[in-house]
Amino acid sequence: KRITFSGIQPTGVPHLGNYLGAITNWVSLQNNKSSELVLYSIVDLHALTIQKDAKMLQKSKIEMTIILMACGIDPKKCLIFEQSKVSAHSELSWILNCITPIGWLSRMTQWKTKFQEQKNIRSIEDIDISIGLDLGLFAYPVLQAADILLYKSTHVPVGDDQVQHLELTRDIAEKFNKFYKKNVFPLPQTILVPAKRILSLKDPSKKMSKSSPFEYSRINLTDSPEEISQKIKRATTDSQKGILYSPDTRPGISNLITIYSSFTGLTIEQVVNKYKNSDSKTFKDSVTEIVVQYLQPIQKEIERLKKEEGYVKSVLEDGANKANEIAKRNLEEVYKVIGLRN
Ligand code: AQP
Repeated sequence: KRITFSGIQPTGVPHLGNYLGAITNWVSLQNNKSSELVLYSIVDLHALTIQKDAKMLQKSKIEMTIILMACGIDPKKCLIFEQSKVSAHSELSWILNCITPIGWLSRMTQWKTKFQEQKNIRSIEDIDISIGLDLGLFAYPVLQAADILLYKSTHVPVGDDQVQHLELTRDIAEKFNKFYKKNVFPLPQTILVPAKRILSLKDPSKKMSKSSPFEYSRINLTDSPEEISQKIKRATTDSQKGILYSPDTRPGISNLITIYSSFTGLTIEQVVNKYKNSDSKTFKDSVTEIVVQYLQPIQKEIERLKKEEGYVKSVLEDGANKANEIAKRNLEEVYKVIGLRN
């Protein structure tokens, strides 16, 4: 039985990283005939670790659903729902908290990067958790494990930044199964796409991120052609001649090559061959052209769906009802296994 689960936080407008690293994969997986169940969640409980503005959260949720649907997520093929509408996520998370050693969580790198950004800390080595690390930000990988395991998911499409959390999920599942001597949870597989990680346009040592305070570091799926052009023009590259793919020595230009290759379907080699003698300005103009062209139909569909808010809300409601049915059943099994509610 193949069950696919993934989530995205309503912390702002999705960017090219979310799109190329996760959403494109979501679209192709919903069409996979061998998948019995496909669930995509707007993980609003996770968003609370970063975004605490109630109005913004409310707005982002609908916006995110509209954008996902405009990108090709089809409610006839999968369930789209808000995480907080299925309370079993929080309940299972608590149960898993009780078997997750703090040491496992301290090894995770995502909360460190996010905390570092929140507090403007220069280097990860300088992190001091006593200066206001919220428990939620530290423990969110356990909630993520609960999201996945709640549906007994077998396949999880995510970007490269989440690979470590998927390993943790498998460790937690294995520990639970062993401790309670019952194979309740399958060990879920990570599904990555070739464009695993899209980097920040401003600082290519970091990933492109919704919550970065620097608007110029990312291209949002709703950006106008002018905004896209300005952002790509200002993207950090180096002063070396020619276009060459070398993520370690030329991360900025290599990131643009990855973006160009992903949107055209050309391989990295084909892109490099095409532009090897060009200067970075010419190449940046071509990247802009491709991105603008690619996003145009998606943006048109976003505009159309914005006028159908009632329908979008009904999609979320239907998704939550169906997700709740499955979640309640599986959670009941977990409660029985651990000796509660018997
Ligand atoms: N830069 C990226 N390249 C490739 N994949 C990415 N993902 C995120 N950034 C990149 C993938 O997008 C999915 C949804 O991400 P998320 O909303 O759950 O949160 P995130 O991973 O923390 O992404 P952001 O954009 O950085 O959000 P904020 O800033 O709100 O935390 C995931 O599958 C992720 O791997």
